[in-house]
Formats: sequence, structure tokens, C-alpha cells
Amino acid sequence: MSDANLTEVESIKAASRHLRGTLEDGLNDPLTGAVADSDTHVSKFHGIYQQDDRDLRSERKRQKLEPAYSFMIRARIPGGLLTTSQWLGLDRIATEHANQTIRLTTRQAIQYHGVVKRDLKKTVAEINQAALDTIAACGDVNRNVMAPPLPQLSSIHREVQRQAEALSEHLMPKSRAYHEIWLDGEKIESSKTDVEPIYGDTYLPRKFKAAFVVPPQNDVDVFSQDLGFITIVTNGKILGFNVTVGGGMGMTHGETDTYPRLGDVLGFISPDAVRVVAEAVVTTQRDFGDRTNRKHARLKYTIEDRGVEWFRAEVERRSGVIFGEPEKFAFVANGDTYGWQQDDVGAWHYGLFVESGRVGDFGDRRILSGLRALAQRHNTEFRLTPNQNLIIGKVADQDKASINSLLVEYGIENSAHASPLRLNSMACVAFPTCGLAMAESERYLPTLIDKLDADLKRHGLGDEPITIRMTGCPNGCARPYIAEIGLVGKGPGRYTLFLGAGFAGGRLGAPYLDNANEEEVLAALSPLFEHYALERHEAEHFGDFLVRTGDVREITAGRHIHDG
Ligand code: SRM
Ligand code: SF4
Repeated sequence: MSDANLTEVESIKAASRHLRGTLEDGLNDPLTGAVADSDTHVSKFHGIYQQDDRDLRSERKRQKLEPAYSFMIRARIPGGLLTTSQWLGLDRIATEHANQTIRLTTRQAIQYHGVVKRDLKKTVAEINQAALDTIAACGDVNRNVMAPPLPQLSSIHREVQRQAEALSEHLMPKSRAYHEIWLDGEKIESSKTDVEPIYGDTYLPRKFKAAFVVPPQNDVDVFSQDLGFITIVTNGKILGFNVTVGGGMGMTHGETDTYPRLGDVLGFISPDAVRVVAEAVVTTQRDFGDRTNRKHARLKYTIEDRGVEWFRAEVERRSGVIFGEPEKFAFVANGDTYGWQQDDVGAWHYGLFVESGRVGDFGDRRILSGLRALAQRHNTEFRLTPNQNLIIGKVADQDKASINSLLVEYGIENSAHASPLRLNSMACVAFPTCGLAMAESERYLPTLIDKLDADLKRHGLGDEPITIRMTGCPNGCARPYIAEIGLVGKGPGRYTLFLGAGFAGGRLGAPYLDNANEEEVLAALSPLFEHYALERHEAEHFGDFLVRTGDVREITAGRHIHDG
């Protein structure tokens, strides 16, 4: 492949001297709130995105001011596991340097929004003081490794969490650039002294995502991951993992060669083969992924183009591991579990619903203050979930009552505001911070749910769990293509409606209505709710019903999504 065909980001990575770029100079330039354009790509590998307030964009332009630049910072938290003292550190940073909120993400991590350039270095340093970091939270590398958020529920979950942490560590970039730039680490004179044994000098062609899952809950949406490990348990012990590859959500409206895709099961491996197989998957994608077109650069297209058989053979060759026949598994749901649950050693865990993952104080619903009070009084664990929620973990019997009263006092216990539809909802960030948003998401979905809830109640479906996810653009950050109702932003107030996905994340939804406004979405869904209320089988989920009755086309592979 000639260098001339490579994307601009490839040249930026190559010239960055292992992720240094000219970031330090940019941080020290007081004349602008931004960093150099090329450094906006480099900073992503350090978990940092330059953004500007899109609510203010046109007014600032009119006044001939530079955009209201600030930065989003994402921390890396394998499996979403935090101590309460780490949480208190994160809370302090949100209050002092960001916009007084912490955003729980769809990958069990957290984000800050609104950090201005002069506070960036301090903020990153304080995140590190909380024994966390932001390395590889973004960029063309392996991102936050997900793991089922109830590790205390069994020894299986605890072991899977250990695997996730080890994999996260193994696939971290080895460049010292992060420590030099953000933590005043010792400078390495020549980039040549840095070595990236897994990634090489230009890292991966595109982002890469990995997750572990423990059936029957598919809370991490394992089929949406580039690389997934489905835990196979027999007689209370982990036998090994079925490996999945080639999942991904992003697509572009109107470009039919882009599509969401669910991963394929490659085969079965033993627990000690996780690391070597993961590395072989990553290096195969490193060497064969398309570096000439970022819209075609994810692993899902490498596999789609070359075939699963080819990919399996290549991974086997590189790893020396021969895949066994996949073991049987079954998933029941891709959402979170809520309320109190007790684990195998008697401790309690409370699954707390956090609407769109936004932890802040909103009128009577004071989530930030409530979680602060809780963390100050109780030495528990906080566990971020893959669906933007939080589990208050490892609670002793005698502390349950006090935690219950705090949840009530701060107006945040689940029953205070959550219908089954809302409990199964997710919305991506979108406006005002996301530079790619085409429509509202986090700020709008709650209102739409109010209206849908009213209609569901009218049809006697108020207690029915239905998954609904919204994104402000087709990139799919809230995994909308595997929600029974998926709404994908197309323009201001306009969405493509996807229907018919599986309740457990095993089937993609089909586009049902394009460029629809609220009225059109409600009008399209109401007769489908009515049909569902009248003719569903017992315990049949909405998405399955729509496909069985032919109301919606069944999608058997992502590449067919545009066929209809
Ligand atoms: Fe995402 C880009 C937010 C999970 C697919 N995502 C972005 C950016 C950084 C916009 C940008 O590039 O300028 C968004 C920042 C918004 C903001 O203001 O904060 C953004 N993505 C998010 C989060 C915060 C959504 C949320 O509401 O929680 C999630 C952070 C996860 C984390 O902690 O790491 C988030 N993004 C996802 C997921 C879901 C997942 O990983 O399970 C996906 C779909 C799965 C996938 O990767 O295929 C996802 N984000 C994308 C894409 C499309 C990638 C593609 O292959 O086409 C982009 C755009 C891109 O990469 O060019 C994107
Ligand atoms: Fe932004 Fe689009 Fe992701 Fe939403 S789906 S956060 S609008 S990139």
C-alpha cells in the first residue's frame, strides 16, 4: 500500500513520536483555548477530546470570537470497578474543573465535560492521584475493557474481572508520552527509545473494543465488540471462553457500504489462552485493517472482506492456539439488573438507575450529592455498568437501611422515576458537546419516554420491559441498532427509527422509518404497540414479536441492513 493512499490520521500518528506530537507546546500557548489540529488526534490516545459548546457556536461566530473550546476527558476503568474513595476523588474533580457532572458511559467508564485548557494538566494529574488514568480511553488502540458489573455475585465474576484487568494492562500502549506530558515524567529524548511491541509506530487502523461477558446476562453487548469473550462455566468453574470477533455499531447515513455488524463466534479457548489470542486478533487487525479509509477501517470490515475462516486461520497461526468447537450458551437480556441483590458471600449490591448516565444535581434528583453522601458514610464499592448505570456494591446487611434512606433523601432510588421502558433506555451524549451530533439525544430521550410510556400504558403495556436507545448520529455510541426501539439522529428533531432487534443483543434492528420527527415516531409506534398488546405470545419480547409477525424485516447480517 503506498503512503499516498493512507489517511491523514495515519501520517499524524507516524509523525507523533509515539503520541507526543506538539501537545506540550499547545498546552502552553495562552493565546487560544485550543491545541493544534494534528494534536487533537494525538490527545485522543491520552483520553482527551477537544470540543466546543455547540449551543454557543453560531453566536460566538457572529461575535467573531473563537469557538468556546473545552475538553472532554475520559478515564479508563476496566470493568467499571471503583472504590468509594476513588469516586470521591472523581466527584471533587467534576466540581472543581468540569461542569459539575460526571458522565457514566456505555463502556463502564466516566467522562468529564467542559474542562478548559489551562485546567487540563491539573485535571489529568488529579485523576491519576485517584489511582486511575486516561491512557487509551480513546484513540486507535484497545479501549476500556468491559466486564460484567456484578463481580461479587460469584467467584466466576471475580475471576472474569481479573481477566479483564489483565487484558486491559496487556493491550495498553507502552509509550511514555502520557507520563511525560501530563505527569511531568522524565523526558525520553528520542522517540526511538519507545517501543510499541503490540501496536507498532502507527498503532491500529482504528479504535478497538474488547469485553468479557457471563451468560445469561449480555449486559456488555458482547456481539457489538471487536473482540468478545463469552465465559463458559461448568460445575461452578470457568471452563474457558467462546471468542467473538468483528462486532461494531458505526455507520454513515446514506452510505450503504457502512453498517453495524454483530460479531461472529470464532471458537472456544481455554482461560490461559486469552492473552495470546487477544494479541493475535489485535495484530492481525493492525496488519490487515484498511488504513486508507477510516470509514472502512474497523475489524468488522477486515473480517467481512476476508471472511471468518481466513481470520480464524490467521489468529491460530499467530497465537499457536487452535480454536475448539464453540460451547453452548444462551443470553436472556442485554440490559442491567436493578435494586438489591445478594452475592455468594452474603454482601448486598444495589443497581441504581442513572438516566443517560449523567451524574449531577437536577432539582429534587440530586445524584451527585447523593452518591457523595453515600461514599462519605459507607465504605462500599461503586461499579459502573455497560448501560450507563451504577451499582453500589459490597454493602453489609446492617448498612442497607441507611443506604435506602439516603437514596430516598436525595430523590434517586429507582422507583422514584423509572418505568420499565426508562430502566431499559440509553442515550448518547450528543449536544451540546459532541462535535458529530446531528440531533439531540441525552437532552431529549427522557421527554420522548414520557410520551411513549403514556401510550404503552394506554395499551396495557406499562409494565413491559422494552429496550430503547437513542443516538444523535449514526455512530451508534448507545448501541441503538441492538435496542428493540432504536432512534438514530439524522438532523435537528429528526431520527431514523430502527425496530425488531433482539432483547438480548443477538439480532440487529431494521430501519423502519427514516428522517422522522417526534409526531411521526409516536404515530408509527402506537399501532405496533396495539398489535403487540393484542397478539403477543406469553413472555414474547417486542422485537421478537415484530419480526415473527412480519411487521418488521428480520436482519440476519449487518450488511443487509440497507437492503429493504
Ligand atoms: Fe462513541 C465517537 C461518546 C461509546 C461509536 N463517541 C464519539 C465521540 C468521542 C465524538 C467524537 O469523536 O468527536 C463522542 C463524545 C461525545 C461527548 O461529547 O462526550 C462519543 N461513545 C461516546 C460515549 C460517551 C457515549 C455515551 O453516551 O456513553 C461512550 C464512551 C464509551 C467509553 O467509555 O469508552 C461511547 N461509541 C461508543 C460505542 C458503544 C460501545 O463501545 O460499546 C460505540 C459503538 C460501538 C463501536 O465502536 O462500533 C461508539 N463513537 C463511536 C463512533 C463510530 C465508530 C465507527 O466504527 O464508525 C464514533 C466516531 C468515530 O470513531 O469516528 C464515536
Ligand atoms: Fe456523538 Fe454520535 Fe456518539 Fe452520539 S452517537 S455521542 S452524537 S458521535
